[in-house]
Amino acid sequence: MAVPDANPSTEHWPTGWHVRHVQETGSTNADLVELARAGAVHHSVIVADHQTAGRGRLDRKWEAPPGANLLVSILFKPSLFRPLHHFTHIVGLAARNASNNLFGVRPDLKWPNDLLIGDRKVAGILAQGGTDFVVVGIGVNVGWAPDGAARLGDQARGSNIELGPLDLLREMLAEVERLESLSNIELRALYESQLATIGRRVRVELANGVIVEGTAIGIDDEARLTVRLESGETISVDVGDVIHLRA
Ligand code: BT5
Repeated sequence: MAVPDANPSTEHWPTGWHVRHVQETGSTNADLVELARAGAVHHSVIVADHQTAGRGRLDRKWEAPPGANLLVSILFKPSLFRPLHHFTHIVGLAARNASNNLFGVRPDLKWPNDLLIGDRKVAGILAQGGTDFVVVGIGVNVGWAPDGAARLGDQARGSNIELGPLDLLREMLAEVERLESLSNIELRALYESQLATIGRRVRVELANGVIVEGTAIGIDDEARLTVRLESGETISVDVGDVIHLRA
């Protein structure tokens, strides 16, 4: 499928970012993976007002009405080694910082790929790796959220309530750059220190469907979540859906 042409636009983006803003597409992640394979450069970005086939993990859907939310994918083609999951961390931390800078709302980071306000999801991240690139997509609920989820607009303080998805993206890109200047060790430490999941009681649905409960005590070098079960046994969770339980 052809990636849609960008709107002719006079939008200004930070130097070094190649941002393509489209009105509608299937999925910005699918588009950017296609462009990455065709040679798109580091820091290429696709942002859409609307997605007709927005994707979550495991073939789930990501929903948002036209124009309401931030729907964006960022291409990383790093020249120095970084583990792939670090790019998910960079984008998650950048979205959190940008929300705080613009809206005065600091969502919690939930392992592995969500941002929450209270117990409600306000953003989700989907990373897709290729041989020499990683595409990280994020949907942030700015003006709309489905039932049971949160949006920044509900929490925003002061005059910034009028700001929209593209303002959030501009702020996020600046934050991404700041985070990219950290070493792998610094980034891992920052992510772990900001991860609301650590210290929480969690219920985890493992990839094989088995459900376990315990306390999240850390992440390991591969960014797996370390959970201490009630039996005292410690497990590393690789893929799984995690629910924060009340204390
Ligand atoms: C995610 O998946 O949270 C990753 C979402 C990534 C979306 C971005 S948008 C730009 C880029 N292009 C794409 O096509 N995708 C990325 P997961 O953890 O699987 O969560 C998906 C689940 O969240 C769905 O099954 C719904 O239950 C719920 N959901 C759908 N839309 C939502 C929304 N706007 N806010 C909160 N929850 C939502």
